[in-house]
Amino acid sequence: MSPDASAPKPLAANEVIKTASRHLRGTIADDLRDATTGAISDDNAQLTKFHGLYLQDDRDQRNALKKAGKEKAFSFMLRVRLPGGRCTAAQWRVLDSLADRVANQSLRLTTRQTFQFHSVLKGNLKPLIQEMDRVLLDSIAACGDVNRNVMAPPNPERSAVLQQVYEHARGWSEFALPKTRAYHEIWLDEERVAGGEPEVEPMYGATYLPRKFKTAFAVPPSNDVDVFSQDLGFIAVVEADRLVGYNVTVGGGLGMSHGNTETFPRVADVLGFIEPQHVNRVGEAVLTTQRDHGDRTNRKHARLKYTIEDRGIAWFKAEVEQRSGVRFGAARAFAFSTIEDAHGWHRCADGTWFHGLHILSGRIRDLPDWPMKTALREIAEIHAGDFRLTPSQNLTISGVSDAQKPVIEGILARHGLTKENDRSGLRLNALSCVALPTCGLALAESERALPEFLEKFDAVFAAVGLSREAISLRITGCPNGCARPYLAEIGFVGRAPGKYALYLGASYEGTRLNRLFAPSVTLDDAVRLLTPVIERYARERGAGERFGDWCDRLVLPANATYHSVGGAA
Ligand code: SRM
Ligand code: SF4
Repeated sequence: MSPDASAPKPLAANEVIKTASRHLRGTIADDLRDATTGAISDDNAQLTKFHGLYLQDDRDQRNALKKAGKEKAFSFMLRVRLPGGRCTAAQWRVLDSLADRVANQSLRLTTRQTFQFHSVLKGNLKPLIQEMDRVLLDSIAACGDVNRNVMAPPNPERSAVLQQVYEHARGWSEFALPKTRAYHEIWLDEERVAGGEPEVEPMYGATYLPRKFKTAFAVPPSNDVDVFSQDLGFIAVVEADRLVGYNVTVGGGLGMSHGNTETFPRVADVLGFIEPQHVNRVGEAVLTTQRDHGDRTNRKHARLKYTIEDRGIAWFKAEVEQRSGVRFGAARAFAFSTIEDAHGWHRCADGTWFHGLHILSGRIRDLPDWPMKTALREIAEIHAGDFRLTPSQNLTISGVSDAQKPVIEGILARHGLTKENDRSGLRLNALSCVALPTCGLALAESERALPEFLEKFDAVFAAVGLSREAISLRITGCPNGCARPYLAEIGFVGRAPGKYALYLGASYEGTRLNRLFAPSVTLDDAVRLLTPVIERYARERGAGERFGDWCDRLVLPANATYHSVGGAA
């Protein structure tokens, strides 16, 4: 008998797991007590994501362990929740010390302005979370089908408007947190009140969202947060140095799968203008519309971008207005011109200083000739200001007084970390995702390959006198898009070991996606293919014309789109 096409499709497996989980508890606590394995069950591994934890294994060791008939080298990745990427010096000291004691002696700054610990053994998870809790840090909702870490400009300039935007971002992050006490009970040993009020999730309900949900706040002219890649975005509208409201964007998202043309990256639509006091109300309406109408049968079709593609932006806007009781005004004019972080020392509006440090792939660790981690710990020991993580995996030492500036300069100099201005524009704008050996989804190297990619392309740009040109190059180990490669002027997306799809032509300021240039190339192929393109760009570009705009105009065939990558798989 042929299946009935009109019958409702079955729910995705994760929906069943969430429903049965008693608000994200599952049997995680039992699995933590099981010392016979370094892992937890598959169902619990889905639930720990909501607590900011991923079960992983060391992929470098997989084959050897399999041959030896041994269990995989299991460990966990923990992602901190850090709205707007701000961290005090005291928090830094604790995170730094935890990295040495329970992780892999490194801290990883992410593309959403937070920290990740890698290689944490199961038995170390509770001590890690409890020590973080003592300095008011948590990992709640850092992963999972909920509103993730909320991004906002790091505001090293310490301006009043940027501070207000940060407060809105932090407020929305708190407002949209799950209300379950599961995290506190499992990791912080909070006692459950017997016979107390039944627990409810007023905004999420028992099954949370169909999929992850991401929010960012942007302040033009900088689009450092890549607002068009977010499910929900708030673009600040500033008039006469006053924040008058936000243009709201919805339906951005980058993940796709090779060979599946139903999946694609998408830039967000602008819904319209709202006043600042309506941020949470409108955010809640966007989130609950997606909760109720997102696709819970197919996780590859479950992000807000597909709900909007399927139902149309007019329907979505009407639904959000009706739920929130807020009518959108006409979008106000805005223009983005950059995504780049400030590097080196700068004087701030409040008279303090900040120092922008470039951190390749956001990886903070000590190398023999580059003791970044030690230097930052020494700074955290004396720093009276704070640290700000940027959406480009960089770090700002912020709020530095005139008196402390030479002390911090001295520490940086003593450890040889004063070479910011020697870096090429390509290097300063490069991003890579983590990929191997920890990411279970990686098809190719990314973080470990970036230095070689930069070395080769730095040479090509230097040969035509463009070393100082700010050009965005981003690389990921698979098409999920964690380093936002589809918004890079040069994007590499892993397909297989040593092989990448090459994309060109996004706008530097993150408003236009790039397009497929070559479906599967090695690094050497890419250098060979791009060298003549870069040489032509150096000779023929218009005044001030960016590399991405030039490629979009002249190099890419008119029919080069994302969707063609599926067919080329
Ligand atoms: Fe991501 C899954 C790392 C930002 C899209 N991402 C993963 C996982 C957890 C792999 C997994 O599911 O097993 C990766 C962990 C690797 C590891 O070993 O650490 C991972 N994503 C990262 C980070 C650490 C990349 C980095 O090098 O900085 C970023 C952490 C952000 C954070 O602090 O929260 C990170 N991921 C992103 C972004 C960029 C962004 O959010 O601005 C995207 C694209 C935007 C988007 O979501 O559309 C992104 N990650 C994905 C996807 C594809 C989602 C989709 O809609 O298809 C997955 C896979 C999934 O969800 O099934 C994924
Ligand atoms: Fe892993 Fe792919 Fe994300 Fe890279 S882009 S961290 S390989 S999921």
